[in-house]
Amino acid sequence: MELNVNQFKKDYLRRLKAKSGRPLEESTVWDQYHALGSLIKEYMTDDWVGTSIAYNKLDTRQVFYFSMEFLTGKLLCDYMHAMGVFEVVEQGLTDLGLSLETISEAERDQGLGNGGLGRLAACFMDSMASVGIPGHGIGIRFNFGLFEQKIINGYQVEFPDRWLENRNVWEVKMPDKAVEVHFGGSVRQDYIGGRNVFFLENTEVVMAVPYDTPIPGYQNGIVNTLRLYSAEAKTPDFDLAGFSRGDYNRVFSEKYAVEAISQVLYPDDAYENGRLLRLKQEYFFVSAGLQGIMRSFKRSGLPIRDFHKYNAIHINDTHPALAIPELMRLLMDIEELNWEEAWKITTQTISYTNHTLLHEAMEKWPVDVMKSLLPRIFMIIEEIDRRFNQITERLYHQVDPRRSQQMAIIGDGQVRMAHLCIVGSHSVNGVAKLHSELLATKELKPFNEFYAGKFNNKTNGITHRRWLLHSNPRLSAHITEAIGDEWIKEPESLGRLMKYHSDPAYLEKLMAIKRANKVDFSNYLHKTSGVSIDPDSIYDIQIKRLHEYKRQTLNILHIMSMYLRLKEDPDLDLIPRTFLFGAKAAPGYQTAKQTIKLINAVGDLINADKDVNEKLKVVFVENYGVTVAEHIIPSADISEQISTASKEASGTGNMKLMMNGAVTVATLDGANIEILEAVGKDNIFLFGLTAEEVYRYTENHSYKAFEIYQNNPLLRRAIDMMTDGTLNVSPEEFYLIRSALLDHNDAFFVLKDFESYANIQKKACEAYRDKKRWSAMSLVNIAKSGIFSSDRTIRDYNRDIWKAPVFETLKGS
Ligand code: 26Q
Repeated sequence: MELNVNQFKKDYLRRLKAKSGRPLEESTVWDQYHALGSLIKEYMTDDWVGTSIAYNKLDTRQVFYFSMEFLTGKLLCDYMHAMGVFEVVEQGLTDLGLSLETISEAERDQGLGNGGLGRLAACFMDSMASVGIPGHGIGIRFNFGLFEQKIINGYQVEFPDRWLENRNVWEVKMPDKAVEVHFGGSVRQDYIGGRNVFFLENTEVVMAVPYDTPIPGYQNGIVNTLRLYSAEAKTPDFDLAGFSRGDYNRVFSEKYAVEAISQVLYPDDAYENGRLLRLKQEYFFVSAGLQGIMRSFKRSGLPIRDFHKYNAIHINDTHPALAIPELMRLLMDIEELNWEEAWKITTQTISYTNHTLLHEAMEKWPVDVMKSLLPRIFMIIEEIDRRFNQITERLYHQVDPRRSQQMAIIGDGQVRMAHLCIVGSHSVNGVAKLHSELLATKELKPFNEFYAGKFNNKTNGITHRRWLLHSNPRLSAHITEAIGDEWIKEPESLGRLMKYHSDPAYLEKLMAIKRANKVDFSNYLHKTSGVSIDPDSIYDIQIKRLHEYKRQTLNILHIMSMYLRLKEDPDLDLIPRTFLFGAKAAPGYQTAKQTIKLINAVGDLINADKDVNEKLKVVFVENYGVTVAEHIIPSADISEQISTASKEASGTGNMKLMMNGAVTVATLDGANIEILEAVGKDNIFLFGLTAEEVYRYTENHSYKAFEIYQNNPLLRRAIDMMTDGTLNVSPEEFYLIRSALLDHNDAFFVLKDFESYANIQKKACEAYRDKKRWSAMSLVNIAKSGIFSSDRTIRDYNRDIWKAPVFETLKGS
């Protein structure tokens, strides 16, 4: 948009006074933030309204991305960049004696997600709008996002994330678009006019009230919508009788129970066994979202039989799987289509992404729970299952009589959500090449054989606008200076940086920028936690959820072994290294919580020990999340991507770090393999078992962790350090970690990979010594990161799956 500094200052001062009732001099930072947010939102309004009018007028196919999680982080600066007003606003605020940085700190992170899957959804929102695809997000407006983490005495302690306490400037409540969602009750069946008709009776009714947030594309006039539903009791006086009897307690406890549905995000980033409230959440937003889509489709006057031609519905993992039976219900029970018609529309509308290979993380719900909470939905699932079984039985009963049972949607008293998604959609994709291949050839092999062509790969991506342009302004300017700013819209043109591969001046400046970013981060860390780190040390970074398969344990054991070596030989020639960890553990995941304590205990020991603390430092960064990541990533030298091969579906932090010039220490897992293909083996540090080897060891039970423990003295001493009193804790403190490694035969091959990890770490250190070599490696990583932009990912999804139109701009349409 066109905006000059003077106009902005005038608008802003007026807005600040109106919103806060105070003049500039007396305003608080929060007043200043709130006024700025409301003004920026207003600047966006014409394009926002214009976009939805244009989509309706153009009768275009639209994409709806259903996700339980949207981990958006802060939005203010994102919006200003997208609208092209960042510099003007920054200047205007400076003129007024204010600081954009300070103001933007007042914004709360929108932390409505656990990790990778939720952040992916947020990156996709940005890329859909920027690429020009009519695509919207549908989810839940949780009152509390992922818990806030404090480290107290080395332990993780969880606190509620009250992100809405000072209200959310970006959202717009849409009460007229509220819909009813029904739970429980019973199904009555009638035969009317020659067909079976189903009525739900005696249900519990919940109002789903949408709150819309604008999602602007990058300087293209397009503003899509993220629609999050909040649960409300039907009316405040929904039980008038009880109310007039003075039965307030009951009335309010019912209201409380209903509104619990959108209170809090479940903090597990792997499937945790069947909580009823979680299932309610899943049905709640899916039903509301579909009713909303149905309502606007019907308003368009187009025939219901064409529903799938105008609507593409994508489900982010199995969490929104009930979209399949719910769409069937709406098409049959409300729109009066027959099963075959409804099934064709449903399967052609829905597509599904799988994000995991861990068998135990596949979502399942007990039949009796599903049946009593959602009786009509369960009937439909049963019928989908019955029809599917009929086909697979006919096909396989002679060759492999068990196969039909294996593939069933309902089995062992449970509904298998992944099977429902595969059967009820037209596309099933994994999130990196290796992951998609393992899905098709191992985990979901029978389905891939049955549905040739349904399975495909869509390698994840990240929005390079947030993760490079906004969070690393120095590097962005350095890139633009060399190759122009086309990369902002066409990230693969970052490849042009390759011509600076051996340009000493360019590379030197690159290293100077890294150094400046390291100073920035050390200042940020000092300000937020009081910890000092040395910008001249290597920043070695592992930031991601805490999980055994991600192997933070491998990293910390290696650090412990370095400590032991240094204690023996203080003159060991090591480049000073700062190991940074950021990770939240699921509150009930005890092994993960012990790992946090272990990292902190090792940090306490090392950081206080004068013999080693010139060369080693270990820091656990509290409350890792989107905003913290934006501070850390530009400063990273080494990116730790060390999951057990075959376990990490893709990873996306690996892409963010690479894009900011970090060099990866990696196993051949997830998207690391594609990073290797992009940068070549000289620009990445590979180690460890391959996926195939991991499968083989697991199948033939030939791995003996204890033997490695016995035969590798250094590793053995590192493991024993957990219990021998070196750390200032009781010997039982880390028993779950120790016993997972030694008593349960190390399911994630930490011991097996230890030696090759230690070797590659040495090589990384040697490479870093050679400044020229290192800066060239860093440059290659940046230059080759364009394919990991979510713009590329979204274009792939749209080309192969959604097939929506792509708009350059909507200005003037
Ligand atoms: C399900 C049911 C009940 C409770 C919790 C859950 C649940 C919640 C979140 C299950 C899984 C998740 C999140 C999974 C996730 O983030 N997976 C990651 O997705 C990324 C994006 O594709 C990948 O890059 C990562 O490899 C994958 O681990």
